[in-house]
Amino acid sequence: METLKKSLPDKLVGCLQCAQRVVVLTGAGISAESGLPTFRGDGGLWKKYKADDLASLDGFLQKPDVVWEWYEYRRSIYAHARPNPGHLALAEMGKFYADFTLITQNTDGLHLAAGSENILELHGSLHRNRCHLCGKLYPEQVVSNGQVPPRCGCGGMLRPDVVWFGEPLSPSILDGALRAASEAQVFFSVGTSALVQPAASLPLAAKKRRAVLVEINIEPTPLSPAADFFLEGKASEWLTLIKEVLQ
Ligand code: BJW
Ligand code: ZN
Repeated sequence: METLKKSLPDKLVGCLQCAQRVVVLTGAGISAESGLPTFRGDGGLWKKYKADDLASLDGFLQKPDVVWEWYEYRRSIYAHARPNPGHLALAEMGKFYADFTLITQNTDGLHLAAGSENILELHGSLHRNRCHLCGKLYPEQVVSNGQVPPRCGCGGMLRPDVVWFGEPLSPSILDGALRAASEAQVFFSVGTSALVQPAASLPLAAKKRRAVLVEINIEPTPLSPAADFFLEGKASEWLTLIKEVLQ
């Protein structure tokens, strides 16, 4: 049987070779190939758990122990995850372009582990905790003294330093992402359902400023009609191909 290899459209290869300012927005799909669950779709976290209960401040204030334990459970899974060829290809792409911004919605830290630089973590990081009252930051592993969740010196409950629904993103990180998007010549949206705001508006902001919009996903999303190139398939396969074209 003949094996059909993926190939990049010539026009896209030309764009990638000429571009100077490139921005990539990633979502849970890029980490799916590291064995981490996505949020939506088959097998997604929000199919099994209620986002309102586990990823909102109200949910945390109602049942802080349940939310803390759920994040501890997630951390136990994430602790074994390693960057996959998609993360590694993005780290290589970052070396090729003088101006390369990696914006991620993921809280798993796998882009950092892959060696990427200039990463904007829009939704925070599971690898940090934060005091709910005074905002003091703590590492992922904290001494609990039997309290669930553990407490800050000020008495406040610790929570993961992530962004839940209804919470604002860090203004400086969001500003950086908006600026990079508005200056991008090529903007990639990779492995995200493009449903969660304000992240979902970044590709459109880039397109409005005439960036070439490239989407990589195993299935179409609400963003797909706006994409100049829709690369259907796994993030790791397309990104490896792109990395090879640039080398
Ligand atoms: C593959 C693949 C493979 C699979 N290869 N692809 C209108 C305007 C503005 C805001 C809103 C609005 N309407 C509603 C809102 C509010 C809300 C929102 O957007 N809700 C929508 C769901 C409707 N947004 C917010 O609340 C945000 N805050 C905010 O707007 O604040 C405003 C404010 C201002 C001032 C004061 C107060 C407030 C915050 C959003 C926070 C999201 N948090 C989470 C949890 C993070 C912590 C944690 O890790 O637990 O972030 S929810 C979850 O969704 C997580 C993700 O980062 C985020 C996005 O999900 P993602 O990455 O797209 O994953 P999936 O699962 O949806 O998609 C995976 C994709 O991969 C799929 O398409 C697959 O096909 C694909 N795929 N394998 C390639 N191998
Ligand atoms: Zn505190």
